[in-house]
Amino acid sequence: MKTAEVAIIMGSQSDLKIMQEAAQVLEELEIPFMLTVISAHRTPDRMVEFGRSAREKGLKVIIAGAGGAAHLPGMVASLTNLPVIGVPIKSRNSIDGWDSVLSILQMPAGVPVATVALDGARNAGILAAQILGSQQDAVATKLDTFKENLKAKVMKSADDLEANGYRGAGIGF
Ligand code: RP5
Repeated sequence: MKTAEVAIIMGSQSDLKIMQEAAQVLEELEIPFMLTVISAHRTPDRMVEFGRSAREKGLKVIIAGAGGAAHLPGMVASLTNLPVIGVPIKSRNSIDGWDSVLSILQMPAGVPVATVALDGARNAGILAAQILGSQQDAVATKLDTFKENLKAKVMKSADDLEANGYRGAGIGF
């Protein structure tokens, strides 16, 4: 088994339904990752141990998701110099999701967390790949193909819509 280059961590098992989207895209891009639950509030010692040992374990990027009083991404960022991507999650203890966004986004100067959209775990996976791709040509090439496929899907939907129209009305140009 290859050494994980990306860690996907989350505050609770209940975050997995969102965070699995980061795992899926890393699988698509064939990037080795590890995935686990670490709670900043319920298992603080485990969080400290993880953050302090992340680099020596061979990890290169950390994706951390949490909801409500979402302290995990920021606290892990305080424990390592690896890039940390934060995923705010609209969880059962969120008011409306803004609480999670602001908890992760509004970091003090010196301790950045690259925060993606609410529930934006797929983009967190893609951003982690792009960070790796800045140093690894093989990953950059996979990302080129990935983005070409995105473009092809949009162009196909545009072609279909223009050919068939909206409720029969042509709207192509
Ligand atoms: C946060 O509290 C977790 O990240 C999760 O989003 C939220 C709710 O956790 P559970 O009560 O479902 O374990 O710390």
